[in-house]
Amino acid sequence: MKTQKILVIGAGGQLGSELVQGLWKLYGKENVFATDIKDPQGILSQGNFEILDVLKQKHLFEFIQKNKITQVYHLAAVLSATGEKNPKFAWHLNMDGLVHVLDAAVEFKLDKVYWPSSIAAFGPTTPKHNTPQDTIMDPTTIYGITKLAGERWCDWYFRNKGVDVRSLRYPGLIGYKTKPGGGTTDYAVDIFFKALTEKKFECFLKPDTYLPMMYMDDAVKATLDLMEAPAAKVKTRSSYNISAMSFSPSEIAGEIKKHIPEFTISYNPDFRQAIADSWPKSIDDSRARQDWGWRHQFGLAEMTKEILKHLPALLAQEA
Ligand code: AKB
Repeated sequence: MKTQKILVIGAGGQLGSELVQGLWKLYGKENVFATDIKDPQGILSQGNFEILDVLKQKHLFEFIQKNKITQVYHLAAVLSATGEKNPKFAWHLNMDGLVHVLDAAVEFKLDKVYWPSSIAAFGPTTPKHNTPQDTIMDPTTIYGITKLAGERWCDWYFRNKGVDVRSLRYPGLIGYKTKPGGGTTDYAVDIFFKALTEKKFECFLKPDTYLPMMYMDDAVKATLDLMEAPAAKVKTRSSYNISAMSFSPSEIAGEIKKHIPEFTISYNPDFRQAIADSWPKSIDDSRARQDWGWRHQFGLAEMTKEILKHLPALLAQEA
């Protein structure tokens, strides 16, 4: 069997830095190349790291060729809230970056490509509860538009060019090791930091705004399970629905209060409320469960306990 050489683009982000550690365990540190447009923070500097901008196609192709890359995880993207502020750049990075990677997959006959989609690919007239795999998709954010278009590109490269590209529609991802940047679901990460440091949190969404969410360990597991599945089991080549839990700001605040009774939350909704209102409240991921055996492990209570157990030590290190 040939040695797999894995390139992770956008490795410094919230998902990337944790996914890289999962890939180290599977493939060995020496075979994983983490890249981003900024110097690595924390743990990533313990493995191979290089600066790489996916928009510089020539550099991307040279990097893949030089390092004999066989798989690419392309995670670099502008998220929903930031995308609304700079829509042209969001389109440029999210679309051209993906097409560069898919073209590289054809040029260098890569074994596999991973690209994340999102619940943002759905829109206001999508069924909100138990959103099916195949349904109306009418995203209203530029980020969501790039995710829907990206899904179609992935499917097109699979059907027309034979690229083994795989994708998941992530819900809001919640971890504590790296902070997210520019998303609408980010409140569910910030709330833990503020609960521990200030015992209070002002939320930019209304108390009853339900959104699908997932703990980072489950997101890493889902990604690696999908990428390790035999190709024949991966029947959806646009992107799979996956889900773990759904909750509202008032519910997560209530869960945190069980551990930190003095914690309080207040609400000051901004433009992100309209984005959240356009997304599903819960997701039907039965196709992923059937096709390649997806199972989540963390619900709201388990996740909250886990984060509040580990985050204080991390905050103490930073202080
Ligand atoms: C965002 O809020 O923009 C992302 C997402 C749901 O894709 N976390």
